[in-house]
Amino acid sequence: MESRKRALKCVFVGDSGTGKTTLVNLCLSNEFTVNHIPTLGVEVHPIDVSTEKHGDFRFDAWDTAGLEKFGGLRDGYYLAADCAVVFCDLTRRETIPSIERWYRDFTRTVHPDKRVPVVICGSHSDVLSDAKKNKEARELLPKQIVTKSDNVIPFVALSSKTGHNVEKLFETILKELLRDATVKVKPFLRPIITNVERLDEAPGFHR
Ligand SMILES: Nc1nc2c(ncn2[C@@H]2O[C@H](COP(=O)(O)OP(=O)(O)O)[C@@H](O)[C@H]2O)c(=O)[nH]1
Ligand SMILES: [Mg+2]
Repeated sequence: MESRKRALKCVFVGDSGTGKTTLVNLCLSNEFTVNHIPTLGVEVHPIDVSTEKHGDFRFDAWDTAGLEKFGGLRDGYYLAADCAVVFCDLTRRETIPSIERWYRDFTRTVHPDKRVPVVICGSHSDVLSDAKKNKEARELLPKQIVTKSDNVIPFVALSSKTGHNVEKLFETILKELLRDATVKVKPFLRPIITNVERLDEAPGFHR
């Protein structure tokens, strides 16, 4: 018998343009979207994640849909969240100091003592492919954010363009949530094709 899927409210926060919507789209459609037109409101998208030992989860990803441009989000956005992802763009240094502000905005509503997992996500890791740029970005990052209860917030650098580390983001959240460092998420992204010239190499493509 198939075990029941556990649903988790997972709120995405971070400055505008840090890749929140692109990551949701990638997980849903396995496509990299270049033009996102922000609309006002909140969007909730289910992302199915299976683990090797702990069964299946459905991350209900709450995406701000542009509201973050106007400052903080309403309490209802954060209330009853099971986990949060704070986004920054590794190629835009101004998005990095905001991490702390978004983190505090979240914990203002969700009490830090409740140990609701938060993971920092640095998007655009593909742009940092050369070692020098990568080093610069690392130096920009806060060394760590330590909560009142002495938790160090984990950090994952990922790319919604190549899919690199996307599954690791969900694995990191689940490790925190289940308090088990051995959690393994089953790969769920199909190979991503962003280069149109290479379409003919895609499986199932026939001229
Ligand atoms: N190269 C690259 N571009 C990205 C990545 N993530 C997002 N983008 C681009 O960054 C821009 C802003 O992303 P978006 O998801 O709209 O940010 P949001 O405002 O946080 O939802 C879009 O043009 C995306 O295509 C990434 O990992 N790598
Ligand atoms: Mg967005």
